[in-house]
Amino acid sequence: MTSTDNPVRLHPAVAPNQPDVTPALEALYRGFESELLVPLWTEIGDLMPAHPRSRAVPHLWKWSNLVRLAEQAGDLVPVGRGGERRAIALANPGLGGRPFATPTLWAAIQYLMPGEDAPEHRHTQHAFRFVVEGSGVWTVVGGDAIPMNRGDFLPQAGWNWHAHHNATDKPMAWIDGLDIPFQYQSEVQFFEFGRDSISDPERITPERSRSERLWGHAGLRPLSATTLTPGSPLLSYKWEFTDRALNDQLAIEAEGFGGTVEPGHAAVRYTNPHTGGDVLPTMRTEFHRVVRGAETAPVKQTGSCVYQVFDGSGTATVGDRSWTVSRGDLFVVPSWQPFSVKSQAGTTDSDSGALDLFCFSDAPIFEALQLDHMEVTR
Ligand code: GTQ
Ligand code: FE2
Repeated sequence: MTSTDNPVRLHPAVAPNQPDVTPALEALYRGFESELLVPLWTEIGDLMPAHPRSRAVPHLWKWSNLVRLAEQAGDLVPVGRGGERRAIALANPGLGGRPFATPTLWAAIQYLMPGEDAPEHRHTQHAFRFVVEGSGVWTVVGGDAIPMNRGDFLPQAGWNWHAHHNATDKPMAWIDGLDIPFQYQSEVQFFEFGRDSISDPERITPERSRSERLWGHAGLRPLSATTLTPGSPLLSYKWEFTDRALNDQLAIEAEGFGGTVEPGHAAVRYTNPHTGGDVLPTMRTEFHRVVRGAETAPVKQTGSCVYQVFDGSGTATVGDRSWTVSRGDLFVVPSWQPFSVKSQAGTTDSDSGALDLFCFSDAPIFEALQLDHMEVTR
């Protein structure tokens, strides 16, 4: 083998004080290679940068395109055992075509036709559903049927049996968030098939799930609950409560008593009513409302997140990218890239006048490992 077949990789720009390339040095590098060894000094700039340099890039997916393709999949691709779900994932252009929105997070549009069932299964991956439009699907988690309506957030911690069924005569789309990429890269995931279809007593369509009746009363913990399970025992956070919490924050701000995170910016985090912590072990979920004309301070954080516009329109800026965004659009914020939004009227606007944003991140992972860092760049 000659040295042109096997060019010596030296990075003088990131590794100063390198010796001259001599036949002896080239032989040393070939020795490393044949013993599957790599020296630190040629890699250090890539392995240990001064700050996070994400391979994931800022990217925007328009909701109209996602829905159009999901509808086509509804006509062409059945849902059933094996493929499990008619879910179509965002693939970050920086992550080699893999179905990863970020290095840790999966984000997908899922679509269920009238009368269809998605079969039961369970996996260690933590998951949630968020509904930007439509209704008519019930997700059945551990035998508890939970309705899905616009603005509802439904967490589902890993290893719970779950299936979905569309009980109406209309198709429905929603988004799924999971920690699939994190568990895949870390090689820690398990999966099991359940029953092929939902039993009839479960194919019910209650307005409120058992979990909501037990856990959905703010500040009141049922004393029957003695064991702490992974993830939130509350399986739906209904839109009515989220909306009211945000409106109340803005009203308190208008009365001169604070209440918001910054002027014109109300925000809530979905929390586990049993612990007060995040709803899922690996994912944090929040809802932000930015009033028309207001702008958020640019923030950089370690870890990545995905946003979905729930209502309103405006401009989202992530690193060196900036987009006009409106209802349903999804975009990613890679690690340590500054993020801000400005709430503005769109061209075809008939909304409440605020920019409403749902978001999820991998923050609990990095908080647990004390790798969470944040900088407000204004
Ligand atoms: O609905 O159970 O988007 O297992 C990816 C994996 C949805 C689900 C996804 C899943 C599901
Ligand atoms: Fe699943």
